[in-house]
Amino acid sequence: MKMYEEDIIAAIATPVGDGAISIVRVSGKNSISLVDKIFHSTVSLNNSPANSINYGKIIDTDGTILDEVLAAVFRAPRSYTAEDMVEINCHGGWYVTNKILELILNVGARLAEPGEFTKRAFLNGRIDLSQAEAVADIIQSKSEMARKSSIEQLQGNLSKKINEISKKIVDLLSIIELQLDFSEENIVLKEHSNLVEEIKLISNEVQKLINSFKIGKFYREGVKLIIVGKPNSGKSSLLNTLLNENRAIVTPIPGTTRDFIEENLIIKGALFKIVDTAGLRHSQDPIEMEGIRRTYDKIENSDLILYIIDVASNSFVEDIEFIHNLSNFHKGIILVFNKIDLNFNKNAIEPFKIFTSYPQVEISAIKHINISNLTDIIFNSVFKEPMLDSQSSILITNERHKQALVKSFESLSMAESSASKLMSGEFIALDLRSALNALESITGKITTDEILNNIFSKFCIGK
Ligand SMILES: Nc1nc2c(ncn2[C@@H]2O[C@H](COP(=O)(O)OP(=O)(O)O)[C@@H](O)[C@H]2O)c(=O)[nH]1
Ligand SMILES: [Mg+2]
Repeated sequence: MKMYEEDIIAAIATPVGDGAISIVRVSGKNSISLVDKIFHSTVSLNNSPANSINYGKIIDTDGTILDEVLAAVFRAPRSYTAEDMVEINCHGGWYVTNKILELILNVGARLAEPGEFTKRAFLNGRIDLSQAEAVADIIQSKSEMARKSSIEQLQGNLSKKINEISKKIVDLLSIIELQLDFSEENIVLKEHSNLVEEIKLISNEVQKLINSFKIGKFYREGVKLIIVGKPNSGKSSLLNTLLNENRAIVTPIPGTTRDFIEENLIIKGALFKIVDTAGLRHSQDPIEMEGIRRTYDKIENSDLILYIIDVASNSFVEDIEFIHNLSNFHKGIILVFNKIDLNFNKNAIEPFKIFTSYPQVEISAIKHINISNLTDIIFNSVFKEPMLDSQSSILITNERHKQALVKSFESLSMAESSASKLMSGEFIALDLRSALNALESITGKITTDEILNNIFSKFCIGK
């Protein structure tokens, strides 16, 4: 924290390009008087109250007027960074915004690193690390669910839960340590069996959080859905129909290959990343075999499989064989019977009844029959209702948090086993301590430069 005291940072906080306004942010002790040197108005920024917006002109060192602006003044600790801050709202042109930034740098600020404003908010203790990460997640969120889970994390719900669990470990530790201090006098403060139970309760809570990552990841990153089936079963038609009804407002995924079409779809506020494939078939042709191998790679990487069956087909032998193969991937599979607008033999699709664990739905991609039924099934097979009902349950959405929880769980298990083997309190305390450290790395109570750099380098400049 010390190193920042005299250091003033500045950056453009808005995207590059023409717009109505752009914002140049300046933060640090003395940042207000620094901006005051180039800001001309009837009042000086130095004398303006906290949280005020001031109209004035930015004047270059040679006296030329660069722009008319509004300067918002924030005073520590009530600002984004918890430091004195000025946000200059200038006209939103690339050139003029950069001129103002350049001038601010010339009079003594330095260019902020990516995420440095948020990093300062963290270092100054206004938010903890998981909240800082939530800021980046909100900016990057591409669905209602992603936004919702990030804002909850920003509000500190996860931190609260982590602190609760940490406190329980601290309480146990203090009892054990007290016991160690008094061990000469043979005072037994806590029975070992009791200790085992209490560690178990804590590790159950940690385990619950770890389990929530399975769904939490879907909230934050979306669900990878793959459409497979024999050629001509209507996979691409179904993708188009789904897109017409539910297209997501997100930028296309870069790196889309020629072989696979990838599109984003929003179903009930959740992001689904859909991959259309060329189709499964038996082939001796090396190029086609390679294509099919890649399809299987994509399946391996997906979260949910839609298997499309053409009900008007004259044989289902291959379909049944492919579905059997797919079941080895241990993913959710939905069997979609397509083209029900055509005449088809209901009895012919009876054999699919053997797949009792896979939801089955009859649709017509072209005639838009039963599509909303299909999207309901897709949604429900990932986001099981009980999960969503439990309002209070905290979801882990971030891989870093999950890793830390797993580490904590492992240490708790070791502490539990030491306690059940009636080993010395010193051993138990050691493991409890590392369980605690792992938890505190989530909120950043314990952290390293490496972790911080890793997190904040992923932010944009100006945030
Ligand atoms: N009658 C009917 N034809 C369909 C339906 N869905 C797809 N088709 C037709 O089946 C053919 C193959 O469709 P396509 O989507 O390209 O299949 P893909 O190879 O699995 O991607 C096309 O001629 C589509 O018009 C449907 O629901 N009903
Ligand atoms: Mg196709």
